[in-house]
Amino acid sequence: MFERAERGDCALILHPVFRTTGADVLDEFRELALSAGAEISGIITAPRDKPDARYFVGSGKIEELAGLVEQTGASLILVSQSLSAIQERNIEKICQCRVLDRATLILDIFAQRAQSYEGKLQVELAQLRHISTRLVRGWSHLERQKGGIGLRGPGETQLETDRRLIGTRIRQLNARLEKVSRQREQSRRQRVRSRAPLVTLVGYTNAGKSTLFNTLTGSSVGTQDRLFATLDPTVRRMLDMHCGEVLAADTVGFVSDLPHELIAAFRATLQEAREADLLLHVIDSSDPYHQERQHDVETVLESIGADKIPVIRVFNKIDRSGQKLTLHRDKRGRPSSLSVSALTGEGVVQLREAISDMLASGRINRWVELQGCDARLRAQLFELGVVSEERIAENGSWMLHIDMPVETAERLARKYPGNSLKLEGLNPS
Ligand SMILES: Nc1nc2c(ncn2[C@@H]2O[C@H](COP(=O)(O)OP(=O)(O)OP(=O)(O)O)[C@@H](O)[C@H]2O)c(=O)[nH]1
Ligand SMILES: [Mg+2]
Repeated sequence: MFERAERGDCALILHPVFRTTGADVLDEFRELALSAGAEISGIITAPRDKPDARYFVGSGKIEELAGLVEQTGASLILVSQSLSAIQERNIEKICQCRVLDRATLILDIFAQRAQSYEGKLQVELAQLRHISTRLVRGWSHLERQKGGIGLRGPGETQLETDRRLIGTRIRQLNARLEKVSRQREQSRRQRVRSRAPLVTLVGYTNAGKSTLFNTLTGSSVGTQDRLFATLDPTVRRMLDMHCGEVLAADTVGFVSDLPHELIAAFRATLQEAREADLLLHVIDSSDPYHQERQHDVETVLESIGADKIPVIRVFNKIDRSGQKLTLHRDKRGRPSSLSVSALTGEGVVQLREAISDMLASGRINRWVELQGCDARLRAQLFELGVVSEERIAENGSWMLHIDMPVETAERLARKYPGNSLKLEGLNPS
């Protein structure tokens, strides 16, 4: 048995290093620990060829760690890799100190930050899913502890209960989330009906998404120099757009090896990314690891099915990185990447133009003619809210004025092969 310190989680970091482990992993993990509110009182690195089944690292390192716990009075050990439940428990036993791995730490940060009803439900769901995979004998020694990193939210009380109770709660949360997501769906439909295109900002945590969002929309959503400052998506109208009304959405940041429970739980929130007409992938150009991180974000986008949406890469923080103002175009002449400083506003005019360019090239806004055999397609177009006017032509066919992203039209064309939706412009007779 061991007691937890009353306040301030004084933590030691255990950092196992493999040959493939990048130098950024420890830096980022330290950031994560600080973002969770921990005070770091020591770091032990442990070079390894492969993980040890019992402790992940060698028993010598664990002895060393136990000594340091005693010496520093640390109340928490943070491990920069993913541990199995057994490894976690074994280290806890030897060091007489609570042990958290990377996934649990990230879940805890989310639990601290969640503000909205939906966000809280999503985090609780992710935590319960995580816990339910780690119910092993030996948790009882943690029962008396209260609060602190990794124990906020449902963690501790649920640990004492059995899988059945957790299962019930998970079903309850799923049902509530479904209800919230139906409401979200309604507002999305309204948005589609108003036909204002949606531009969603995505990117690695701390890249400057919220700062750029504020600059583009004149809002003041919270921005902070810490990881996962934003959890809840916000949608606002963009200012100074000459191509009509455009909406922008700020979203939760990504991080490498995001626990999959979190991706699953935040699926509804990430919907804002999946249903965007255009993504702005915000990249911190002053971050030495931005290339790897850019790649990680693209992997997540792919996994949530948002990789087919047109994207502009926005290299942010050029005031810090010293990068020059640049704009690149793809083979079709559409803007593919540019550099800005969300803080000083440099490059933002160009970004607005690029967004207008991109939205104009990616939309179908014209009359189409549908025959009697297209009744289902017609119903679907109305369902999507993309029809602004309908007339009956002299030959009896339907003339519909539609406004929708090219991608939607392509999707419909695949879904209704052989339809008479002609993509050439038509004028109503
Ligand atoms: N120097 C500089 N700092 C910036 C710029 N844009 C954002 N920042 C700073 O970077 C930090 C993170 O900015 P946020 O806008 O909160 O980043 P975010 O991507 O929304 O982060 P999460 O919501 O945590 O994922 C803040 O301290 C900002 O002030 C920029 O163009 N230049
Ligand atoms: Mg943010």
